[in-house]
Amino acid sequence: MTVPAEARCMLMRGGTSKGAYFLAEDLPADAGARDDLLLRVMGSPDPRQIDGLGGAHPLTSKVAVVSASADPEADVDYLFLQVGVDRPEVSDRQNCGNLLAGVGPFAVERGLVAAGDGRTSVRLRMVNSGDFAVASFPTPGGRVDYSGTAEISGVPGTAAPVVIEFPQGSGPLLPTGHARDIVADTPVTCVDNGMPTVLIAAASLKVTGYESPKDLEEDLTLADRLREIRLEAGKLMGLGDVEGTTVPKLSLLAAPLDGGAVMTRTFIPVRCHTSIGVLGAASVAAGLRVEGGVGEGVARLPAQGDRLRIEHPSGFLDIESGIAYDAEGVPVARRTAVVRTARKIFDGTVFARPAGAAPHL
Ligand code: NQM
Repeated sequence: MTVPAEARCMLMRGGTSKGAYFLAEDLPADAGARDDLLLRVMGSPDPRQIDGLGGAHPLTSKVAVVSASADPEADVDYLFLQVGVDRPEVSDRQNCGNLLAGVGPFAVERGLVAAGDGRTSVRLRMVNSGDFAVASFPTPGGRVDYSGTAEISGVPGTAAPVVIEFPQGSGPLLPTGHARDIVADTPVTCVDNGMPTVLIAAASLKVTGYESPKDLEEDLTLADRLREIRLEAGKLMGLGDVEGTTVPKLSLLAAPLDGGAVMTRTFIPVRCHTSIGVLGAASVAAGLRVEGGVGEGVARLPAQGDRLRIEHPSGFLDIESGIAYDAEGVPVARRTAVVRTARKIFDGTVFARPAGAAPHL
């Protein structure tokens, strides 16, 4: 297997995450060779990722692989890859709605999609799940403009809004078939509106749900409990043995503090998110609306409209999410929409750590 030592790459912030964006044609076609290159590009495995682009946290150790789509419903295909920080793993088991915010602009920058004069809409196929999204963003004069006045919690300053719409997803909203299950003696709602997520009332784990991510990560009793719940819930959700996988995520729910619908602390799945993922929030929002779910009695849903404010450790994420009940009374997601921002940080050639030069851990 010959693995290249360098690749054309753009580093972008997408929403509250950061990642390396590649055209598929700039990476090896063989998945093993591609993953080997990406680990060395990001500097993994190493808790500090000192010798690569990774930022020493799962939220900054992400990759988007983009190509023209053969699907008539899409302009571009987006494959998301989570690169392990301290483990030599590259996973395609989950999607990422935050990096998704940068995919449309990247596709224009690389000439995969022609920019409109004013605004451009890009139809995206998310290869990981087979679901679709449409992203629209400003392109005055036919060029991507990253500057603007949109603000998202967890990112300093303002930038141009990237509006993302998700039509109804392909899989069941309630993968276990129930609004509520008991796993590891804990009531949970297992929901998938783009991200398999287990909702748990924080109080049922004897935490408030207002603790800092750091304090929650240091609570080893909680970590054991969450692990037990996740392994059991993963099986019930049809995901098999989830011991080494990044899904399902776990979202702890508490009453909102700041006028929103709910306060969250989300485990992805071991580190506690400093905010919340886009599709994670889409799943929380849809799950809160399910009659009989664990959000009842915790969340405060607005009387009208699709918009919900999901509070998280660094602020809030507003998301539009509606569900409906089909003829058999089964809840299904209708539509989800969110505003994010993205920014090009650098464009150039990334030079990978030499093959075989494993870091001394
Ligand atoms: O849920 C982190 C993130 C994510 C995923 C994670 C995401 C999403 O914030 O759509 O964006 O849950 O691993 O980037």
